[in-house]
Amino acid sequence: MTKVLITGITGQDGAFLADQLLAKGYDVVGSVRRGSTPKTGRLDKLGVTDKLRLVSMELTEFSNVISVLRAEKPDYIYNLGAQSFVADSFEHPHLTSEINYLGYLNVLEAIKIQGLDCSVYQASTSEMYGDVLCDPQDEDTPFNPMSPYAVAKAGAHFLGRNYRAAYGIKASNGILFNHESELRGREFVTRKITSQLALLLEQGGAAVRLGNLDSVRDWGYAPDYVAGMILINEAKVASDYVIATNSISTVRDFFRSSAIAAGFSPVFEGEGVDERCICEKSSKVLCEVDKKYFRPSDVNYLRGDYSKIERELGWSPTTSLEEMTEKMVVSDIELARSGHPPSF
Ligand code: NAP
Ligand code: G4F
Repeated sequence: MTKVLITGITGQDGAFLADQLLAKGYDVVGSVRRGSTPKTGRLDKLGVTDKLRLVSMELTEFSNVISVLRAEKPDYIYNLGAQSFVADSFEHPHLTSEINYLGYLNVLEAIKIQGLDCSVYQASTSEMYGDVLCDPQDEDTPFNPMSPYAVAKAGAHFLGRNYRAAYGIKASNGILFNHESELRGREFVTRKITSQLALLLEQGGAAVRLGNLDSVRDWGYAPDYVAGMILINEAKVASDYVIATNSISTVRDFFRSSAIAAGFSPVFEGEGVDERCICEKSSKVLCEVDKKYFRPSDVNYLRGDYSKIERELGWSPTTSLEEMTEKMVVSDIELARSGHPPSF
């Protein structure tokens, strides 16, 4: 039976990936790092926890990585484990680099030293384009990273390319643009908006406090993107691929459509840090700008060109931003109504 090892299985993408690989009949092993409470909330939500096996693995601990790979001998590895919050990388640049750069070096070295016959997928990111040098961004666009997170991911990206060229390791990079879902972490801006609007609606919570409302992102739906990851890792030839929608929205527009989906009548007023959003019907303040959420340097614009993966592997997005927003808002309203705080 085909065996797959997923690092970062407890995260958003790891959970959807485990679900899709189990549906293909694969033997799925997920690596987790120890915590004081169980972290299987997303896997539980998808009903897959009992269908896979979890092993303990800390990406930054080389002896741990090499012994897990020696014991498991997977046919495919997906390296999704990361400190994935860009804002946090300014506070913890060293830790972020250890996990996101050295963590992947550990995986590649473990494959190389043991001569493992496997394909490995690295979770590269559109953040590497940073202050973008071309529009839209594709596999040939130069990187211009704007955070310690993006610098570490760019380093890991080039490590994968180097191990492919130097040692013939089947290492692919998926350059994924932002992808969101009902299982997205609540600190990322889309889920922060949908989860806090749901609390405002159902429990009279406070206005959502946000940073850069002008930031533009190319947002897609995580399950669509995870399907693309599988195509990349199972392709005959290892390569680098962009996954995106080629459509864009500002944070402000995402907030407005989420508020409408939740039944509010949002109107923005004011400028800069004085900008806010009011519900025209109820006069409730829905959103305010808070300087605290601005980053020392931000990525202000991203839009991906996914034509390579469409042409070579037949992938294209199937869920529109409107459909995704609706799914996230509906799910967060249900969670807020249930009164039980979810573990994801
Ligand atoms: P996520 O929800 O934050 O999940 C990250 C996962 O990494 C969690 O399972 C986390 O485990 C694990 N992890 C963190 N530090 C680790 C360590 N030292 N050793 C082992 N595992 C560790 O992220 P995601 O949205 O699913 O993203 C998956 C990957 O794609 C990440 O590498 C991210 O950087 C990359 N990416 C994401 C996007 C996006 O828009 N979502 C776009 C491009 C690239 P715990 O549960 O213990 O915290
Ligand atoms: O949702 P975000 O935190 O995502 P960001 O920084 O783009 O990173 C995500 O996508 C990357 C792919 O490009 C991944 F590699 C990475 O792991 C992660 O999944 O922020 C999106 C934008 C930023 O410009 C941010 O400044 O929204 C802006 N923003 C405005 N107010 C905010 C807020 N972001 C957050 N998290 N919280 C705010 O209150």
